Amino acid sequence: MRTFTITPATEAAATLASKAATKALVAATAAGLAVAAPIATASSAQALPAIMIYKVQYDSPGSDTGSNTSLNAEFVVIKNTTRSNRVLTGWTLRDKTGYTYKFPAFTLKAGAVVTIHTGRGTASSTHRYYNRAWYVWNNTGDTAYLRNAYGTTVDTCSWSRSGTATYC
Ligand SMILES: [Ca+2]
Ligand SMILES: [Ca+2]
Repeated sequence: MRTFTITPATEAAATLASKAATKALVAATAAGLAVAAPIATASSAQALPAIMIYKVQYDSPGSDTGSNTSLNAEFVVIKNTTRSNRVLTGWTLRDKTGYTYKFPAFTLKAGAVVTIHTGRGTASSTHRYYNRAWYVWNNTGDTAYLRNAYGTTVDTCSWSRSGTATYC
């Protein structure tokens, strides 16, 4: 005779209170792994960051000379983890100090990424620019905040001094 210990998926999902756990779930979903369906019971469906800060390269490679090339090698990658296009018009990306990039009319396609560079450049569907003359993301530690058009924080990414980039 065999016995089984079964943890209901809903119970497991309910323990995913931390952001890290939630993101791991998103990553698992993105990787095509099977995720139990009933996670949408309570409000967990809304808790999943459909649009997330995927990566921050906060220390531009080489000396931080402030050249436009160097400024643009400092960037934030935002990813649409869903299977539908998402309108980001009016959304903002900002650091602890308050340096803000605001999306004009913009749609991030399903599964796509958009990179927000610190310097100047020609905006496209995949590359956007703060148009700043100096760095935004502190090498010694900082936090990136992504907020929707209503000002609600959708995702954050923090780091401390170690390495030059972080995956959030
Ligand atoms: Ca550097
Ligand atoms: Ca900063």
